[in-house]
Amino acid sequence: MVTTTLNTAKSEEIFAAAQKLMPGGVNSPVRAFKSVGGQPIVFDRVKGAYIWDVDGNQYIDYVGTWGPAICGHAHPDVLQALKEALEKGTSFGAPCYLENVLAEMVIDAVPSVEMVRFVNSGTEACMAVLRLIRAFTGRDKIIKFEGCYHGHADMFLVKAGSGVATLGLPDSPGVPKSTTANTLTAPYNDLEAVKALFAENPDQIAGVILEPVVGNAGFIAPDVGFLEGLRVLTQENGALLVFDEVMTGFRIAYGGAQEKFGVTPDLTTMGKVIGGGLPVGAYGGRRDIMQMVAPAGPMYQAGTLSGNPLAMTAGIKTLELLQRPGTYEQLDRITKKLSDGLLQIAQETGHAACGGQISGMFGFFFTEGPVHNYEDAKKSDTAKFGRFHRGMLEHGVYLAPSQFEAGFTSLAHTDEDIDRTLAAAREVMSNL
Ligand code: KE4
Repeated sequence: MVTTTLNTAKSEEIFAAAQKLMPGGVNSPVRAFKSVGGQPIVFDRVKGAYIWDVDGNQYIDYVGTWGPAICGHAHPDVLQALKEALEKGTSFGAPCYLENVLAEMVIDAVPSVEMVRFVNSGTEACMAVLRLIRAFTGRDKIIKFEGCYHGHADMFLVKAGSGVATLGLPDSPGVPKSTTANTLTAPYNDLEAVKALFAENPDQIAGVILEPVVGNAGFIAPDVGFLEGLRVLTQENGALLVFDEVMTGFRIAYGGAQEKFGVTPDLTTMGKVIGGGLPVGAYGGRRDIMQMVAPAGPMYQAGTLSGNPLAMTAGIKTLELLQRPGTYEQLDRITKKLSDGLLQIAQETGHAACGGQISGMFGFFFTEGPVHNYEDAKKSDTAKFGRFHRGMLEHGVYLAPSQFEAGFTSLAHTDEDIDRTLAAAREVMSNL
């Protein structure tokens, strides 16, 4: 049991009760701190770069509700826009103008997106895009990469990342073998492995789906040429290329990783940031493909709360804030300062570590590295990461409670927050 000097009495009480009400006491596994150990923190409120738990402890937050809080939690402009939208009701279940507005913003921003469909989560977006590529190509097989996570739909729970990696559940029970029989996997950054899969499955692969920058096996950047290579391989084999930008969308750049790296997929999934903290997912891409989606075409997909006015409002306001000049330069500067600082401190305190950042997304591993794929990531010292996580909590810094997650900064994080974080890291790493 990890000891703590933190007063977490109320968190313990509430979490104990939660465990009787909800499996593991949570509504998403990673929140249960299983891989880092110690008492999960029950939040009370968030603002800007900070969170407060039910015991009144304040933390600098580098999870940002897993990405949506890129402008800082509870941004006043977003809250004001939501207050005004609330006056008109919470859900219509019918077309509303706000859907046009957010759709136009997404289409204008993301190079691959000519047409978009909103859903309620990244999982839904990835499920739908999978059905769409199969419908469009008439093929059943897909390629995903070890350690990448595309939500919890059955066909993706094969060597997945995020909570699946954290809980060591490469293949979840309840997923029929028949469902994953068509899911082929390859190591991330391994073009030869992908080429071989295409050769072994001629004319059978509907598409390749990946995180263009991995955030669910820890932070893993694409090797030079990897994304470009996938673009060529999919075109050569009549398969579609899908970027799962649920995490990277509007974070790596306003136009996502596809803008940053100059590689345009056929389809893109999105979520998190485009909902500004309310439940939203989306998939979009080439018009000729999207026209297959009902009711324009035969591929069925639907959702009661899809495009609801509150989520659209939060997304619109968030993207408006992100369009301000200097946004991504600021995110990159502040996150580079954090990432470089953490790695330097690890070196100075004698811990093997590697990692990096791109814009407002970062990660590090307690291993010599380099980390090019999930196998490399699994060599890292996850027990040490758990002790580091707890130590940082005690110093008022909340990091993602798993080695196999990425970290997120926001426009609300200041230089002073980074300096405080690095001072805490030096203290903790000196005593790890
Ligand atoms: P959601 O269904 O959780 O909205 O999105 C699934 C998803 C799809 N694709 C990517 C690249 C993702 O990162 C995610 C969700 N990310 C995790 C964090 N690693 C959500 C946190 C959680 O599961 O509690």
